[in-house]
Amino acid sequence: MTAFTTTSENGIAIVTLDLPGEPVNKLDAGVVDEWEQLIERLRGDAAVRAIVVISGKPDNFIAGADIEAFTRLASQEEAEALSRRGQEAMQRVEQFPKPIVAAIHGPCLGAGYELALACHWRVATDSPKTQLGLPEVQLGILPGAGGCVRLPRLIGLRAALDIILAGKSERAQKALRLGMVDEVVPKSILRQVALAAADRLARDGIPKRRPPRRAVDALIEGTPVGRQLVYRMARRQVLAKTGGNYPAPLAALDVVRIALERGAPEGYRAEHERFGALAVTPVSRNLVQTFFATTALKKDDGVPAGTDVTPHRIRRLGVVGSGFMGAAIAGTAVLNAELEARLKDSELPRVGKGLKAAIGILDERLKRRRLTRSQHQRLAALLSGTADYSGFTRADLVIEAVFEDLAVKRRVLAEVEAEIRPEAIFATNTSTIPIRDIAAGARRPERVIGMHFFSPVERMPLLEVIPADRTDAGTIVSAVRFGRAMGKTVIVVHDHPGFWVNRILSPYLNEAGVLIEEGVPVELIDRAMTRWGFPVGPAALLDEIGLDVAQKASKVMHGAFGERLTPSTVVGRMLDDNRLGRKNARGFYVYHEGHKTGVDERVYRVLGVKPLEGFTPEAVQQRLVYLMLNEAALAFSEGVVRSARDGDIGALFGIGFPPFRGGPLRLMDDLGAQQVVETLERLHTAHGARFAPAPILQQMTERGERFYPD
Ligand code: T1G
Repeated sequence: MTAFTTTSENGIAIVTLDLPGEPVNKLDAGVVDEWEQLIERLRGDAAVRAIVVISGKPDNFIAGADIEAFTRLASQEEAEALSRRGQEAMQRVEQFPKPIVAAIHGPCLGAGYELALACHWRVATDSPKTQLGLPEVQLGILPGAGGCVRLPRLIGLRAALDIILAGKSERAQKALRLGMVDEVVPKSILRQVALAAADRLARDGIPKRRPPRRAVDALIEGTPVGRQLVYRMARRQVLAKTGGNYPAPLAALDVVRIALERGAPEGYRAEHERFGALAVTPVSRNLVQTFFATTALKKDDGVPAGTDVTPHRIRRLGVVGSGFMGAAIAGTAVLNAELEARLKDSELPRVGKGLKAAIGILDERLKRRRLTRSQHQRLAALLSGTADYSGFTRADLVIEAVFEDLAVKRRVLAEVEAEIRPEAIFATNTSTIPIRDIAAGARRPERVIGMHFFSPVERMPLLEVIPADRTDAGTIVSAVRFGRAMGKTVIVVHDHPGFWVNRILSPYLNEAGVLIEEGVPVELIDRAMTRWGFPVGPAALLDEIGLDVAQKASKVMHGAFGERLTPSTVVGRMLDDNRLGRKNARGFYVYHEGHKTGVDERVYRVLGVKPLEGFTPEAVQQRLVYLMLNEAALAFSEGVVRSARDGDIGALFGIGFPPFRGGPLRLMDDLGAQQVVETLERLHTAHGARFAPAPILQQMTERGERFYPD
């Protein structure tokens, strides 16, 4: 296996990395060995004055260390050795007697960027495909090949912490501003500019650098007291964001501090020791599994492999219903899929409001420099609106996001079918109504499918695609691929009430209502669940979703699943008091100018309950979590999701189930079916039949089975 090829020009050795048979370059032990042998050869070659490292892949520099290798790590010591090996290799690059220039196009991440950091000059392309960063903490580890030591020295402490602690990557222009790279050029001249830089460095020597930082930064970061302040604030921010559930960013902060305060050798020791300790944790294992699940879903068309399908390419989108969801679907589609989107509603003023909201999504990206002005103008021109179906004959896909009512949705389907071409697809964004019920009267039921987006559409990464019983494979694949083009992670779920995400969420939200009825204070419930790892608690989530929407969904679920999913009385009473949640600034919380402040104490009077003492966060967590786990097991046994992978990704990306726990199905495997059953039986005795363990869990206990068989 030869990953590297070398050519030479004017005494500059051009080393090209192109891992055979791999879509991306990644660094594993074999590649590092080959690299080391190669530069040792070039060290002794008198004709070689400098080296340029460049990728042979069309759109990828180096995606980092081989993450698959982590799944084979058997011990902390083995992981530590992996990091030490990486550090030593980068040391040899940094101390190489001839200049080494990194010519970067495409993702340059993790060990890939750590290699660039060890090089003496970095040239990157201005392509949107080029991103530079250290995403390791997103895998539950830290940069283990010198990144924690070299990046702060290159760009300054706070700028480096901003990247390392969040696992960020930056586009080339921002990376240049930060000092992460030295030059940014069009792809067409990357090689040329890198060669010129290598020649210049070989001739004039490697320039001394100082982090490009403002005077105030230099002042703060230039003094031990100032740096201590930075470390303390960074620690507070990490804890506020992670709730202490993610050890990697705190460990990385420690390593950066040790490297700056005690010197590089101590920094490297701390780096490989902490890397070793983190790489074998369940948190890292779960985050690495999530990485592989999402990359696998990027290629999964939602139908069995080998299915003969003719996908329908979506070039023009129609959206019926220009409310909150419809407008966001149109705006997100234009932004990410860059196609024409036509918004329809019954009256022009509503259409206008929807178009304004859709363009608002583009405005927000312009404001954050994620779009140039010309890109913004070009994309905004793709949006149009109408109060009739004019222009819909050209649509390849029409998504309806109208009122959550079966009759209304059936009427819209009939109207749209009368307009669109036979091969065009009709998708419904219903969140609970079975697709087969909506498709019942369809002329072309094989072209009807559910596409369930989550609010806010432009930010929530998940899309549930729900085929009905007569939807054909071509329609499924088209919807899945379109969802991916919109930047979504797509799972295909079966047409059961509530689909997957709302199915496992309903009992969790119901039980939160029951706890409030029992006198458990709202803030105790929400704090218990954010401490457990959810981004927001159930009461705050109900306010976000909208209590009217939640009530509709809970009625459908109660209708479908009976007593077990009996909704609490809380949501109904809130609605009686005209409390819809954030949308009318009246919910469980007080909203001031759109900002959520504390719990609205008046809700207890509205609900006729007196908040009581004596409840523990653990008791709250157990009741809410185990109801969700049990429902996940039930829905899994009914085949609602195609695999445990899809179920867990759905929970993580749909409702923010804590990624460090891996997802409800992975968590039950970690707890063991027996322990889950025993806990549910205890809760059943204490709180009622809704906690009766799912039969599949009993069976798994008897047979020692897991949701992830491997
Ligand atoms: N290791 C192993 N496989 C990888 C990989 C990696 N680093 N990166 C990508 N792949 C595989 C992926 O599984 C998929 O495989 C294929 O490549 C295409 O990926 C010491 C220890 C680079 C932005 O976290 O973010 O360095 O499914 O579909 O959408 O400090 O992949 O085809 O078999 O995602 O164009 C840090 C991870 C590692 C970056 C490309 N690096 N990768 O996205 O393609 S830790 C990362 C990505 C580290 C050091 C530490 C993305 C990408 P398959 P894809 P894409």
